[in-house]
Amino acid sequence: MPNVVLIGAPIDSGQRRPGCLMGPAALRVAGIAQAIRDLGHGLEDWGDLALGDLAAVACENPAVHSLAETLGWTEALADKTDDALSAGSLPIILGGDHSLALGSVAGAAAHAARQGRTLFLLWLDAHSDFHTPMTTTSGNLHGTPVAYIAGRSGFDAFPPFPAPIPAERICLYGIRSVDPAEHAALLRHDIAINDMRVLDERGIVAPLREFLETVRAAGGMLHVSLDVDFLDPSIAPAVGTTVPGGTTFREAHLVMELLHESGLVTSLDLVELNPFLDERGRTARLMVDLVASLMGRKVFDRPTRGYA
Ligand code: Z70
Ligand code: MN
Ligand code: MN
Ligand code: MN
Repeated sequence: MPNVVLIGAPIDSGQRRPGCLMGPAALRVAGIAQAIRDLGHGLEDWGDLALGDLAAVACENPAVHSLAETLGWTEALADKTDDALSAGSLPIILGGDHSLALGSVAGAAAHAARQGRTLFLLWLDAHSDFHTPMTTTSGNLHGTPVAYIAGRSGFDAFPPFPAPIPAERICLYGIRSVDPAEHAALLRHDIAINDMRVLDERGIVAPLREFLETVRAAGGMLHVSLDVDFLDPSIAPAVGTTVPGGTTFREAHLVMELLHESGLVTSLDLVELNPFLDERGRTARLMVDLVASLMGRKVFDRPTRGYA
């Protein structure tokens, strides 16, 4: 069982609604460290990352805001995520808005490249986050990490993404909000788009099992990026952009249980939790429970894999 490293990423700069910077504290208050230790894993909490001096950077798209901060966080998080993986641990990034994945996945990709391993990406989100800094109309850079990871151009202010992940190794799951520019770009890429139309028809299990099989066959590493809005807002209200029609409590736990069973997850982001919008901590607690399922908590521990 891998040692877990918690990396706090108190990041608000990828969007405009303040509060996500309290996410790491809320996840700790909700008991994330103890929940993971209770499952028998070793755990180190590396505390919250700090932002260093900001570089002077500019973007041609005037809508883009907080570019220098986002770049600073990206570099800091790439370094720490790589450090945790190099120490043989499973890093869990406590966000912070989804712009943190610009850094966490870059760190995982740099590590995988050095090891000669293949990195896959599972994006659990209502949104495709496939804008570039050139196409975003909101200017919110939390809508851009998948494009950066896939190696799209338009990220001139950022370090070149180390070993971009080819489209066939990226799986979007739970998608139900895609902007026109993202939609057009996704049509030109061969990314697996498991939107709610697909999940309603095929169920939550089959498409995930298929993806996990491709990861396993390649002997790959798997980064999972879990956005709170993957969940339906009725069970997870602590999020800035609520999109109806998200996954249920039971579907989300099943996803986590399948991920645990696969044994393939090598790094994890927990993003977009805005504790200021929560109801008596319920979203923070739900996120911790989902992590516990991913780390091996079961209702009933069957001796055989799965339920067959
Ligand atoms: C929209 C944009 C987004 C998360 C909102 C929304 C992006 N596509 N991502 N919440 N997690 O502003 O680019
Ligand atoms: Mn380092
Ligand atoms: Mn997102
Ligand atoms: Mn989202």
